[in-house]
Amino acid sequence: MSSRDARHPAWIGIGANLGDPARQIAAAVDGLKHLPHTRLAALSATYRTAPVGGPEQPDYFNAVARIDTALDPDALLHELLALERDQGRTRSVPNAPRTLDLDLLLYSDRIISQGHLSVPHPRMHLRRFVLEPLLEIDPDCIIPGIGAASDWHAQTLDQNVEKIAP
Ligand code: PH2
Ligand code: MG
Ligand code: MG
Repeated sequence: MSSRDARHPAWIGIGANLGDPARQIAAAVDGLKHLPHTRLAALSATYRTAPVGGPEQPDYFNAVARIDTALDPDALLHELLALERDQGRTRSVPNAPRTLDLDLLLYSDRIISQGHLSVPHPRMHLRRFVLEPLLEIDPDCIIPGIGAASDWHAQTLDQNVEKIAP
C-alpha cells in the first residue's frame, strides 16, 4: 500500500427531520459505503432526538458512522456535501429542518480550522444527539483538543434522545 492509499478513521454525524428520515439515513449510509477509497467501519443505531436550536421543527433522526478513508478531509467534505445535495438538501437559515445533514465530526486525531472546514465539529461535544451514537460505537472516544466524549455526554443528559433502531 503506498502512502497515498493510507486510510484514516473519520466520524460522520447523520441527521434528518424532513420527508422520510429513516429512509434518508439508510440512503446516506449507502452513499457513505460507496464513496471512493472508503469503507464503512461502524454504524450506530438510529436515535430519535429533540431538535436543538433553530425554529420549531420536527424531531430528528440521528446516527453516527465511522469510516476508513483515503480521502483527505477536504475531499471528504466535498463528497458529503454532494451526498446531501443528491438527497434534496436545500439551505435556508442556520439549524433549519433538513432532509439530510452529513457532518464531518472527527478526522483521525486531527484539529483543522480552514475556512469552511472545522474539525472536530465545533459543537459536537455539547450535543447529546451526536455524543450518544458516537459513544455507542466508540466508548473511549477522545475529541481532540476537547476531551473525553463520555465526560461531555454526562453534561447533556437534559437533552432528549431515544434509541429507535439497531
Ligand atoms: N442538527 C442541527 C441543529 N439541531 N438537533 C437535532 N436533534 N439533531 C440534529 O441533527 C440537529 C439539531 C444542525 O445541524
Ligand atoms: Mg449539523
Ligand atoms: Mg451540516
